[in-house]
Amino acid sequence: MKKILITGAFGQIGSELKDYLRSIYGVSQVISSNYEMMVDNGPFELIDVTNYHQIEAAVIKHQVDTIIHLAALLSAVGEETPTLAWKINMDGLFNVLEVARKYKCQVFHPSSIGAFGPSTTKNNVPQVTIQRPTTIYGVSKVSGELLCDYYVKRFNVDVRGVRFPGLISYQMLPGGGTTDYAVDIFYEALKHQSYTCYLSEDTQLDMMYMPDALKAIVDLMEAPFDKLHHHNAYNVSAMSITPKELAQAIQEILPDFTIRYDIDPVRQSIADSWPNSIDSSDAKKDWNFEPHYDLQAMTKDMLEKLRKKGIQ
Ligand code: AKB
Repeated sequence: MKKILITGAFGQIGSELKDYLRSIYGVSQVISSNYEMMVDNGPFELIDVTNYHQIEAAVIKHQVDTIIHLAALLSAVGEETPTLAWKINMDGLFNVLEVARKYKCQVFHPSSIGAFGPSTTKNNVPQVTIQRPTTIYGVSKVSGELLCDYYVKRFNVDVRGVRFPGLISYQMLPGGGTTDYAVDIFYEALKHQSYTCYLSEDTQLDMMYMPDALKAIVDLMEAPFDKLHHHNAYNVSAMSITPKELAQAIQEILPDFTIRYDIDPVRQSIADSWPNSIDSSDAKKDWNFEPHYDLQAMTKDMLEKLRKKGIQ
């Protein structure tokens, strides 16, 4: 990666990834972009990913050779606006891949545990398996995985990606996902010593702490092409946890913290359609994926970092 364009650079992943990449490759080498004007500490372009010409203009202007395509609608908000979710998630990806084909860029595109559905096995889901998701987000993620594979095979575009689990981070709140509770809970624990969770106490889902997710993106993008057996959509996870287990980990540090449950049927049914846990062994074999944060280490770090940010 030399000259990197990030779409959706001000979302939960992008906000941290742009600074992480700038610390590795240099500030001027990483161009952030967003559909609305933003103030940034490096080069910035106004890009609506549904507009091919805006992506192409930025790639030409900055001589971009890598596109990290993060602009997307997440699972819960996708169910509120399926047409918009399809347009942003699919038209956006198609435009990015077309620009990448024309200008020979490497591409990173995240898929998700949302690309699995109720007919996928529940535990330790293998890399290659049944994928029949029941959300528009999941349908767009599976279609995206296939489209990326098509561009690798048909046009030799170097497209890479992972299936991210729920991501937990302290810098930026996630927006509109089913796994958002795992971030919200920390803010409420510090501010009010209690949290009302919209998923049931035993809803088991994969999660990962943001520093591990950022490192995974760079490690995958820097891996030798011929070592990759899948290219895009590698399963990656660091922990498989329930709200009850996360609450218990917080209680070990904040003993007065309490959790109650008020189930949101939409997000609960999305979560119930996803696996309990996925198997990351292909990512480990092919590009040495190795997360550092387990539940306890992540919980400790989250609470420390949020306190430093003045959340209390
Ligand atoms: C969501 O909940 O929609 C995302 C995801 C798991 O892809 N965090």
